Amino acid sequence: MAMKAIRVNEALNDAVPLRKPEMIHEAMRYSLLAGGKRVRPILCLAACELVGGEDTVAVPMACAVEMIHTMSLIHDDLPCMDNDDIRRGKPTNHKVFGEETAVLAGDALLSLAFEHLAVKTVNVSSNRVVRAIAELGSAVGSEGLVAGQIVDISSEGKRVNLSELEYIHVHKTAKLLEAAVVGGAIVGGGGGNEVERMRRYARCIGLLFQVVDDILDVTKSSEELGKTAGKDLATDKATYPKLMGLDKAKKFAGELVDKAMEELSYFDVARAAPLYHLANYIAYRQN
Ligand code: GRG
Repeated sequence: MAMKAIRVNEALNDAVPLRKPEMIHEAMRYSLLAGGKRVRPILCLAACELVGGEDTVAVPMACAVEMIHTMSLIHDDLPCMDNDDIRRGKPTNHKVFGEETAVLAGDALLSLAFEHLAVKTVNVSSNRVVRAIAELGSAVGSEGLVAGQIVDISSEGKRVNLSELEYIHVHKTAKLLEAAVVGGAIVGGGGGNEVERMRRYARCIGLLFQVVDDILDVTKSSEELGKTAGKDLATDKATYPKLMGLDKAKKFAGELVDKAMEELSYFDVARAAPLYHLANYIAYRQN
């Protein structure tokens, strides 16, 4: 994972050189190279290898996914959205560059993601590149991330039930993880069944990612505060532990890991090992 993250960081650095107009490229680089776990690009490279591809062919896809993830964070932090001051341990993009530049840096990263995937993917048939582009487009648009965000925003202050919460998480978080994994498998040369198994794996770990996030919110803040109830229980924000209780949320997380592993059991054990570990990493991560 660490080696893959380094390769992705190098490729992202090369993909957005500091050129004119410097202000916009500086703002793009500021958020893109600000750290982050790089879970999505690592998954993309691992999915490519699982189906027998060289992971180099999936590097542009992995970078494209991370560019979109980063732009969604920049826009999510804006005053008109979540109004956050800190992201990845640093002041948010709009705090450093101003709102206008932050909006444009996000727009530019979104556009560059598709250009980069189309132009930089080599040794892959154009049909597969087009399929990967379509996966990414559908994950991002009005039935993907944007759908999750609009439903999240419009449910603010309202009581959210479990199926609404799942809709928000599937769209805000799982869709892009799915595009990363499925895109990696497509450019890696995966067959139809392999790609669809990878899609089911990704849907499980995408939702798992968010359930674990919600659990960490409770357990970490309980530890920090030395209290039994964490911060999310004290706010209006709907979370899995709040809607189903902490124990059931943990059980649900366990079921999602099991389902994800079941999809992997179809593949060669050695090749599937990184994706087993990534599912475990997502399930047992501490941040
Ligand atoms: C995509 C066109 C377009 C617009 C953006 C603002 C918005 C629409 C969507 C918000 C999406 C959002 C912020 C989802 C949360 C996703 C999430 C789980 C973020 C945290 O991911 P980590 O933990 O973060 O992988 P790092 O920093 O490690 O990369």
